[in-house]
Amino acid sequence: MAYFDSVGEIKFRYWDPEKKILGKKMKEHLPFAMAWWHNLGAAGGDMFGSASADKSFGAVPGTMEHAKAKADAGFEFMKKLGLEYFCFHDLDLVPEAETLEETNARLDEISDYILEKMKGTNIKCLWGTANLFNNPRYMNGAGSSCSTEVYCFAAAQVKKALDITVKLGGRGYVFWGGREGYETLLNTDMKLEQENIAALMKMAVEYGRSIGFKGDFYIEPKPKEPMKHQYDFDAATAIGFLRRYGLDKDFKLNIEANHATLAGHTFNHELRVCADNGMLGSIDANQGDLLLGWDTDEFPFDVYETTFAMYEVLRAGGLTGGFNFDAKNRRPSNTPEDMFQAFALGMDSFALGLIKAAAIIEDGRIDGFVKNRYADWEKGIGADIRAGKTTLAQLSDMAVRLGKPAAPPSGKQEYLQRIVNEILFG
Ligand code: XUL
Ligand code: CO
Repeated sequence: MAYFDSVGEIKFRYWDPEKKILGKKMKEHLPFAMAWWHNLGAAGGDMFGSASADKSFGAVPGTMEHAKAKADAGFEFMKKLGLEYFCFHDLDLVPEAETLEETNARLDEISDYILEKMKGTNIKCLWGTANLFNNPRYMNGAGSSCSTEVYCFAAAQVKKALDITVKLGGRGYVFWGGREGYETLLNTDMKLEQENIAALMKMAVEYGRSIGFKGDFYIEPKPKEPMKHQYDFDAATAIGFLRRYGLDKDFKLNIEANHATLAGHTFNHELRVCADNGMLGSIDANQGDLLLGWDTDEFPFDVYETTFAMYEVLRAGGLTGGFNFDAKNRRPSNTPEDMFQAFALGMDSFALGLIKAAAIIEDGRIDGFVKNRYADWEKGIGADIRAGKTTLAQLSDMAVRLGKPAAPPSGKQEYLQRIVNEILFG
């Protein structure tokens, strides 16, 4: 059965998968993925109203028939758009059953079904993850729970989600710390909770490697929502955590644009922090609304943002993961056609961002300006400081000898912004 016959051909303006940019195909720069949860699951419900879109795909929600209908619709959708990847949580694929055994049996069944659908296509799994935030058992957290029994359930879900990710050939495995945080320090042992999260991740790495998972584990930082304070606040915090617990060899980061802005950072700042630390893994490609303080998960539209993001990605030499549209249609955009318009918007916005970022690099004025700005550090005292050859006393003597430093050069921000506009708009 075809679900999207009513939707006409989708024409892209900038996305041209085979087109070469800086010597690499666009589709290699931009491995786009469909998020199972939003695209096949989210139907527009919010805390003030029920679903506005029909995502039943001809079956009764909560059944395995529906799980399979979602897979059918998902593959039809990806083929129609030329998407080559998908991402999933365990419980996006099947409805949770009364017992763990039954949920796991359902996951075996649906992963067989999906594997069959993948055959003969170029559709692959970008990453998998476990939903450790929806069930009320996780109200105090999963890896950070005060209950050892809940912790075991979290471990069981991670184990099974890893099994399914490996079975589907996933490139990565994500930990987004849904409820790994706290509401009040009055009831929280923050140190113990973080040590336990790290222990769960360590066991996940050991298990994953034992079943042949060769990809990267990812932490997806987010500062708040659903918890008031989440431990993986931002990229710098998550990297510090990974290093502290010896997880940095197996983990990289999955940076979500909307999470970056919730943390009070720009998207490109978070990407730069990862790249500078050799930990840029994957991207959840969406955008927030700067007037709203929550995670709106909009499809990317802001071409300044996609350009600056792609500038970081190109400078870093690309991602080991891909670009997952962790994004949903606005509630009133509730038709199947809207689902395609949303992805076309996101894909074109990133394709244009890629073209413009490559143009900024080829233009060379901005990179040249930055290089020149720090030229002092390549010679004389600058080179000595960089090489660790100086003492504080030597530098103090030098300052005394100089009397006063040369006038510091202009930062030329407005000049640089004019270059960006010139490249973006001609
Ligand atoms: C929530 C979020 C998640 C993760 C996967 O804000 O981004 O969907 O991407 O658990
Ligand atoms: Co996300």
